[in-house]
Amino acid sequence: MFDNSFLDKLYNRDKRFVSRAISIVESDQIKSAELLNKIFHKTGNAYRIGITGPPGSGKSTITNQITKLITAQDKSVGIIAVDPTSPFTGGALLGDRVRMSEIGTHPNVFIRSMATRGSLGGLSKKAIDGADILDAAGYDYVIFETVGVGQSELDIAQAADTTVVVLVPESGDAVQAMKAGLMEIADLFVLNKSDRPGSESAAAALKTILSFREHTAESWMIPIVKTIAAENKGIDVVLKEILLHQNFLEEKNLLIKLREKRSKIRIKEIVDLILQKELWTDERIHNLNEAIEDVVLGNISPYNLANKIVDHYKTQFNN
Ligand SMILES: Nc1nc2c(ncn2[C@@H]2O[C@H](COP(=O)(O)OP(=O)(O)O)[C@@H](O)[C@H]2O)c(=O)[nH]1
Ligand SMILES: [Mg+2]
Repeated sequence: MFDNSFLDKLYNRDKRFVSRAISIVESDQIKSAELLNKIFHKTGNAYRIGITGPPGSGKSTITNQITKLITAQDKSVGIIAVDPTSPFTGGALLGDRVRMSEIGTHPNVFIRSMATRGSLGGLSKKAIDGADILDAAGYDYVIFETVGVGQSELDIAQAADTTVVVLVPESGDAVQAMKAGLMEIADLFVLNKSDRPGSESAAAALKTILSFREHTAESWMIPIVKTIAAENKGIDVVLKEILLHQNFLEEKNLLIKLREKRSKIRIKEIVDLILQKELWTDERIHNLNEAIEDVVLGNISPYNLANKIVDHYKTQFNN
């Protein structure tokens, strides 16, 4: 199905084929597995950056500027934007959209947006599969832009080697971030919109929260970078800190460990998916529908019925 000319074009970063390949992982489970199997040996070279935070905090603006800095060094960037309000998906102001299309037409930049609508559970899988496509295509950096709300978004953020959490000075933002689970996943905090009042106290509050974390001499000290993304201020520092974190992970041999941990989670998810698909055949769904009345009437417990269904599945292999 995927002949050498398709793969060659993908590996040469032909945007049409990159786009086609990502559409396949988004829409077709069987073809997707086949494609991912074929390209897998080409993955593992891209460095993955997650940029997450509340809507409107400046993630797209920062992604845009980091991408410009990276391409200025002759490196390539593939972006996966999972954000319903993102300019990538056309949901934002015209000015933002113009800025984004500016980087999108750069030969070394590829942008793909993924919608949050539809099956949320599958979204992180698709984003991660999409990152593998970009990785195999030879993009030096893959950036995930995701809104920092919901488990699916956290999952995507965690699929990055370096996760950047973007906050703004508005009061309580740091506390909100803590509640949303963003504190645990941040390798680097960006306090954007530092042109607004309250940025000093927000930075101080963040520092206080971070000081409660356990750390040893060996652990990464999470930096807080103040930026004014709209004026391109501080973005060079953000990129510098990302690269320092990358160095840290590589020197301490942690990158491989991080990727092992992620691979394990991913494989378990794939196994779960395969088993679910095998188990819930039309026949067993029918059996469930037939027996459900008995459960409600109290003739059989949910556990008993569940076991019966699983036993039925097991006999498939014993015969
Ligand atoms: N005042 C101010 N506005 C900013 C700054 N950075 C971004 N913005 C604006 O904030 C809005 C949301 O930015 P965007 O990057 O789309 O945020 P996202 O939803 O997190 O991707 C846009 O209108 C930006 O121009 C900043 O540092 N200061
Ligand atoms: Mg955005």
